[in-house]
Amino acid sequence: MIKREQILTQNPWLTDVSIVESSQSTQLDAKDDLMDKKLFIADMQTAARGRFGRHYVASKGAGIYMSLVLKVADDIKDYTILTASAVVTAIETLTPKKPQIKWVNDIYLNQKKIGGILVEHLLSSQHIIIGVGINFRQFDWPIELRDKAGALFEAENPTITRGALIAEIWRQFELLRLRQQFFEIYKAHSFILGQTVEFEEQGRTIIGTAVDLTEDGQLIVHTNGLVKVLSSGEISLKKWL
Ligand code: BT5
Repeated sequence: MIKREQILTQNPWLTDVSIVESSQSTQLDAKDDLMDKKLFIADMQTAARGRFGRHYVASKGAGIYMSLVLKVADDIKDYTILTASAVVTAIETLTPKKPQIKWVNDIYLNQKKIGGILVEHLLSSQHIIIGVGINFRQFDWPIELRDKAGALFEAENPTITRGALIAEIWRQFELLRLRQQFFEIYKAHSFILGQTVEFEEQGRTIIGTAVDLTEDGQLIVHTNGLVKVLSSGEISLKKWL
């Protein structure tokens, strides 16, 4: 089981940690509470979501499913960039693995998606909810995800606990937030820069080369002699190679 004390001891900046066996979605648990800097964790979720309302598979005991409430009081431009940087830094601190980031919110390892981040802004307040899902150990994926999804520990027994990784992710999150030095980490782990990408814009498929990122998380793509600035809130990449 994930230990609450371990997470709080390493993260004195958190106000509380709630751990439950099952939740519809920790995003909803966080939204119902809204205590600043409180972390919600569940061992499984029955209605987990990704971006654009997409379904996220969150099976019992196989992953890390958590959401943080944050009252935004700093000038960080993009919390997805910060959180993704904290996740890859935490994995690299605790294991020899080399995770990567697929713009804008996906965590990859060995060409498979092992996690995702969902940042939601509440219109009615200054709060944001930062959701993180990580496939920790191997799992029997639904057929449509078999080629795409992987886990941090695929064929081997985990060398760390989920609790240790959770504690390290939020420790890194707070360090990077205070230092505001995470953009370089994000860029260094971003594997689509320099690659050909395919996306859809107003029903048309467009192909171009991803050349750079802006600090607020937009992707700069060159296509047919044009420079396009893609906003992650509107566009998902369909393909990259
Ligand atoms: C994400 O969305 O990847 C963000 C996922 C955030 C999940 C966390 S868990 C805690 C908190 N509570 C929630 O309800 N959500 C957050 P997106 O980039 O939209 O990716 C969704 C797509 O990834 C799906 O359409 C599938 O193709 C694929 N997918 C679904 N489950 C997956 C999994 N467990 N591992 C890898 N890929 C998955």
